[in-house]
Amino acid sequence: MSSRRKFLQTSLLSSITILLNKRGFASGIELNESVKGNPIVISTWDAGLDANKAAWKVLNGGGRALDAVEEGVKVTEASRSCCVGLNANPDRDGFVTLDASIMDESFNCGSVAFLERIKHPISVARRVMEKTPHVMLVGSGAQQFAMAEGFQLEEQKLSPDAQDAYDKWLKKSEYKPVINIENQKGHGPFAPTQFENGEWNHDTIGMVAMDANGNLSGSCTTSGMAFKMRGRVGDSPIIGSGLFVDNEVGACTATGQGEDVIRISGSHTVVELMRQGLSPEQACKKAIERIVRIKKEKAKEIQVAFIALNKKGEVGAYAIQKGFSYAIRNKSNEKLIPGKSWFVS
Ligand code: SD4
Repeated sequence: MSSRRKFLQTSLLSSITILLNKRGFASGIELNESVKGNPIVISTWDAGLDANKAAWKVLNGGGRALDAVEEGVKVTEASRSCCVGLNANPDRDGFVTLDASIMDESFNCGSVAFLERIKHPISVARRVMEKTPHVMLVGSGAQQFAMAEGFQLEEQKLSPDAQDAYDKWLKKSEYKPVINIENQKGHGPFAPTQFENGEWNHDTIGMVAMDANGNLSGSCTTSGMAFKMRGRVGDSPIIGSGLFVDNEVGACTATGQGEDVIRISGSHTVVELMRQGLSPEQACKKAIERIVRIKKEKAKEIQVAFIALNKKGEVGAYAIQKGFSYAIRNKSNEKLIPGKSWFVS
């Protein structure tokens, strides 16, 4: 094709795109000019407060949302008192296995699942996204890739808290999920893990952010259920379930019983509901309602929560059970917000 013909075709295509964008056909929710230069980050549970601090450093310095959501959840992965990274509770065979996913503003995404002995699965997920033609690597293949990328193989050893929890669990070895609501302090899968200071925390962090350019990204990282079956993978590394980002519309991440998030492609569902005009909270509530309807009387026994951020910089969340909270950080706020829930008692 002559270069002039190619030039004319390209110009015509760009004009059509500009026209469509102006008329609002090509994009979902229009970028509100006021959100530009007003970055924001939200993340799940109370550990989100510390994670948001690291993300905010990136966002406030004019950095990319993608860098912010990686830096943010790395804090939680490395935390000695939290239960997301290698200090987390093991599977029922005594091994810590980690899942993580990351997604940027251009539908680029990467994830790892069933990954052992690597401190920062979120960074391996990002390398999968950036350095391979794939979206997901699992198990020994993911570990091999991580090592080839220069990640250190850590010692295979449980943290003292995890060893203690595992020893207690082994006494009964009961395979019975316990929902991770704040007021239920069990030792089964999904049981909250005890902080050194007596606080309770959870085994997942999901984070979504918008940077000063109005671009969205998200991350999610977890040790999954405590004392899970070996090889069990939840929603967190599944793009569309534990995490989804559509830069024209919004971003969502999930926590709680992964099997039930996967069943409805949770995070993707929330983003699609926002595309139809629902606010982040309304969209999260609709997705929760769908799970509650599917689970019928069993809904009382599980916890799932979604947090979402739309292109206007609005945030929202919804959970099945009470006790869920999420952390927000922007220019004017740094706080924990109690999530509304389907069941109130
Ligand atoms: C999973 N969604 O592996 C995760 C667990 C979780 O707080 O969120 N726990 O199913």
